[in-house]
Order: sequence, then C-alpha cells, then structure tokens
Amino acid sequence: MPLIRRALLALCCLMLAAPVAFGADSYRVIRVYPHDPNAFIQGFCFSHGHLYESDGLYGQSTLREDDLQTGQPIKEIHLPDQYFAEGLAPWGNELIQLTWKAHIGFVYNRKTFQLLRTFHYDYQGWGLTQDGHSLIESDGSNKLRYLNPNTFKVERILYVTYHGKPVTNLNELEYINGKIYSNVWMTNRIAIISPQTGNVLQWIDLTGILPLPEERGDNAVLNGIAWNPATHQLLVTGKLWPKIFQIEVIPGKPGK
Ligand SMILES: [Ca+2]
Repeated sequence: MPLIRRALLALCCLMLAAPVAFGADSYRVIRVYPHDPNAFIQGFCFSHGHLYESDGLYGQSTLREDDLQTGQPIKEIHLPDQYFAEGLAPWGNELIQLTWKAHIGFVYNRKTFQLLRTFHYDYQGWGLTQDGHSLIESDGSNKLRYLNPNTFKVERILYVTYHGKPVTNLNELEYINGKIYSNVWMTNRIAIISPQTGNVLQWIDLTGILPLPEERGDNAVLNGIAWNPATHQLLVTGKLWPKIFQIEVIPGKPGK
C-alpha cells in the first residue's frame, strides 16, 4: 500500500478509535508526532521549552533531548550498562534522572548533559516530577514521595487511593495545574491525583490511541506524560511506541 494511503488509513483509524474508546469523553487527540520506536521510555518532561526523555533497559539507557518534529534525539548520552534509567524531572537548569534498582539518581546540566552530582535513595526509582517546591517520586506502589530538591530527603508521603482502595503501580508522573498525573504501569490509564488528599479525581483511558498493529509486545505500554506550561501542550507516549500524541484532557466524569 502506498505510504500516503497507509498514513491516511492510520489517521482514519486514530480518529475512529478515540471516540469509541472507554473514557473517550476524557481526552481528545490534537496532533501526532513521531517517536523513536526503540526507546523504552521511562521519563518524559519539558524544561524551558525543550523536550527531554529518559529511556530504560540495562545496556540501553539514555538521557535525550528530543526533536518533536522528527522523533530523533537532538542530544543524547548513554548511561553505563549497569543502570536502568527511570523517571526524569527538571529542576531549574538541571535535569534529575532516577534509576530503577541501583538506588542512585543523577543530576545533569540541562544544556550540556554534564553530570553534576549523584544522590542515593533506599527505594526503587520509577517516576519523577516536581511541583515547584518538591520533587515527587513513585516507586511502583501507591506511595508518592515528596523529596527536598536540594537534599533529596523524603519530606512527605502521599498515599494514592480511589474510593478508599490503594492505586498501585504508579509510574511516570507529571505535575499539571495543581494535580499529579500518573501512568499506571501495564494499563492504558492515567490517574489524575489530588496532591492534597491522594484521591484519584479522574481517569483518562487511552485504550486504542495507538493503533493495534503498532503495539510491540506486552511491555510496550503507555508510559510518558510531558506538559509544557508555556504552550499548554500535553504529550503522551509509551515504551517502544513509534508515536507521541498531543492530547487535550476534557474534564468530565470522576472515573470508573
Ligand atoms: Ca513526566
């Protein structure tokens, strides 16, 4: 099939898939961008208008600045093979990257990717974001730890629940307009969480946003939320996904 027809078909499938999907009242696709299909994305964020991602797997972990138009890295460094990179968050002119089980975090100069310092933590590193005061970190449970961005000491733990039950497998995070957005590992859902109570206020179900033929196995799940506060651009993607989706969240039902 000619490339243009395949592209049109994919676009039609995308337009048809979103309205019929569960929770379709909660989001709308605005634009689709390319993403490196070999990137096992674990962290995704904007800083100063630039887009960054942290990619995992042992022997393949990277820190990248992305070119949104091409899906290719503008800048990239590879981590030593023993590190499985995880969450990524900006802090001032620095980028902070977690590792999964190595209990070490890396602090980089945002512009040069020079490693400035490291820090230690006792728990698993999954997702990372920040609210302007603290770093917020997930570890795969329903706990969100608030860390001092200078000392990396835990200052508060938020327990995330929905109708009184723990919401576990919290993964990639993004702080947007006073709420915490979290991927839930191995699902197509994003939880919108109250930082005050830990309650899930709304679910966004993105089932069907990536056409089925483009999915690449059980681990290639939705993961990655990036918000540009200057442009109000909200991007989502997944592990080994060939696409990044710009979406608009439509406030609606409290979720199911
Ligand atoms: Ca993020």
